[in-house]
Amino acid sequence: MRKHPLAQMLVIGTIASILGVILALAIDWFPPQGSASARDIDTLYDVLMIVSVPIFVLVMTVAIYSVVKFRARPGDQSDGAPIHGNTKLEVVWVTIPFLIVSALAFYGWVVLDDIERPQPNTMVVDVTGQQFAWSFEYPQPGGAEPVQSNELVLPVNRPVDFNIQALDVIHSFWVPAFRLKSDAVPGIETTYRVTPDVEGTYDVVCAELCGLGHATMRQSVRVVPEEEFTSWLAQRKEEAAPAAGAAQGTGPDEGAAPSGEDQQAPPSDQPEAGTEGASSGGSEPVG
Ligand SMILES: [Cu+2]
Repeated sequence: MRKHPLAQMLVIGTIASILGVILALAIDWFPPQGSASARDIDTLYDVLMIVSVPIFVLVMTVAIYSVVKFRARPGDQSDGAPIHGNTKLEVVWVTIPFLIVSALAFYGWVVLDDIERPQPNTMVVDVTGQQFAWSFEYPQPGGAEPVQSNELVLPVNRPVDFNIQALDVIHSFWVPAFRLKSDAVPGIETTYRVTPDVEGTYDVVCAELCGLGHATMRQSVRVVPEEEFTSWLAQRKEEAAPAAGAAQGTGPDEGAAPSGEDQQAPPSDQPEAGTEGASSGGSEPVG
């Protein structure tokens, strides 16, 4: 006894959906999680996948099944049955996707709103993108000189507000372990907030093609205990102080540069090669 085609499709589709969801969840898609928002965003991704896989499977099952089951037999020259649509079916296939997409959009909005909510005790870090390196500035209370660094160091469990800007072309400030990314655009300041909550060293990446040296625009962020951060910051201040003192004697231009560039500066040949290439290629402002 043969089953009804719809029943057959339902069985095939259900099995394929379950296998697809298991496979999608079994694959390790994500980099390490370095922030609370990373976990929320990964969960959002998993939910999207759980919803998307059965829809993909449903569409493909009906399509493939129809191609196989209803294909024209050899020598069959007859026309198909004339069909003018099916209102009931159309209402169903518009309403269901509308509800699914609206629910997912609402869920996404809730997660985003949660990530962007202002937190007490937030620290500000100014991020500057420039061909082909990131630099960081820690504003100090009481109008003191901000602390500059080419290395990003953050205290664990302390909310951070990144104020992001670019000096030349469009870059994109991305820490994959935090799951958050924002374009750095000349002339405007963009921002995002995050709370790193797992100690470790993570990549800082430029995610916007910004010239020939773009691929080398990678640094790292160290998430460390609060005390370690405080002593690192104090050390940076001390290192900057003699440089600033020297600047008084030898002129501001010579004194200002080394304070930011003595640590973790990218190999000197890279930025030069890239800058020359980008300007001679005329593609500099593309970003
Ligand atoms: Cu780039």
